[in-house]
Amino acid sequence: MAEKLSVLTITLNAHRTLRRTRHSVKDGQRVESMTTTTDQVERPTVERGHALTLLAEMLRIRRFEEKAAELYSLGKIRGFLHLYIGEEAVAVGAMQSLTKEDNIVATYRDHGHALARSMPMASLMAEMYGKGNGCSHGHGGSMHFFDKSLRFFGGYAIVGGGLPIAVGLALADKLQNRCALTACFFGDGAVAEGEFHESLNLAALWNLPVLFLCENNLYAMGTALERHQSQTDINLKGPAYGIASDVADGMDVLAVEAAARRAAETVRESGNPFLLEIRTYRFRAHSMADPDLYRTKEEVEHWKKRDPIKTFEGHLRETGLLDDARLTEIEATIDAEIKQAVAFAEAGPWEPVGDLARGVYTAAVP
Ligand SMILES: Cc1ncc(C[n+]2csc(CCOP(=O)(O)OP(=O)(O)O)c2C)c(N)n1
Ligand SMILES: [Mg+2]
Repeated sequence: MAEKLSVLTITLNAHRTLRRTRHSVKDGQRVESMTTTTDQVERPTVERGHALTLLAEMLRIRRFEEKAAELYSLGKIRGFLHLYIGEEAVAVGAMQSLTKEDNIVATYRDHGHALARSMPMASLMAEMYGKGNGCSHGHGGSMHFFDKSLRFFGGYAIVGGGLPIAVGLALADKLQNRCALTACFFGDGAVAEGEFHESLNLAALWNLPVLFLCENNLYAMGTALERHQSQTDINLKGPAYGIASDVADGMDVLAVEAAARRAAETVRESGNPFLLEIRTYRFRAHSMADPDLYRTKEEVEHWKKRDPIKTFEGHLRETGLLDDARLTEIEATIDAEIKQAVAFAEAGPWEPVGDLARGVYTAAVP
């Protein structure tokens, strides 16, 4: 997947309407620094190798998810399965702003984050199969990916459950003088949970370096955002707690990367939390068990026109950074990786029954 460095750079322009509101807190005062409505967004300049890496990473997630859906239908993967299709630009873009030292906390829709954090695909596939060679020894399945060595601290099935854990990780770092931030992904549905408010409050009160990343895909299962939030501009909830905030277009990987880099830099410089709302859309149902009856086909089709992979691919072609041969090469690499991951999962051992309670209780308190 590594791409040769190239000095070629491009600036991609896109036409769209996006309200952008930036909030910061200065001398204890809430400052609204920018509120614009624009129909022309200038994408940041991007170097060719980096652009192709972003595209390949998004495609890797898309193809992995398509395979997971197929394997679920075949009964190879059981339990819950929440696909990230349509939201790939969020995990891939945001992950660019993080270092190896940073902590990551995700939700049950965690495949994209795990792949973008370089967790081996084979260990994820085996986990979804419930095999002992999975990243969580087959105990967790799709919703509970975990890799301590990459500081990927879950995968949580409880809506909003990851937020206080992220605050705890950041508090531990602060107490140990570790120079890192904690990135916490969560959905718009989590904003309705008390844990969201408790976590933002404590992170601000204790000056903790948490990058709160809200993946606003407009739905919490079948509940539309406007049916559970009196204030649907989620970024506005940051300043209420004294937290700086911003909003990014989650269908544009470069926009997500740029906003996440700005936000992460603010956290690193200030040591304080930041709330970044990333507006996105899931193309598939909430989970494999959801008949998807709460939104119209027209709405889904409308969003698919802004498919983050197709639009980015189109722009790269237009600017001469991508051709058929390169795309075929990327697809072939991903295809081979998926085949190898499935073989690894198929060959994996089942966890012995005697080990089922392993990891439930700790033997010694550190
Ligand atoms: C505390 C809690 N309440 C309810 C549920 C059931 N539930 C699972 S996913 C979900 C919707 C969450 O939506 P959102 O946070 O927007 O994330 P998305 O699925 O859109 O990525 C709900 C209500 C749960 N898992 N945990
Ligand atoms: Mg949602």
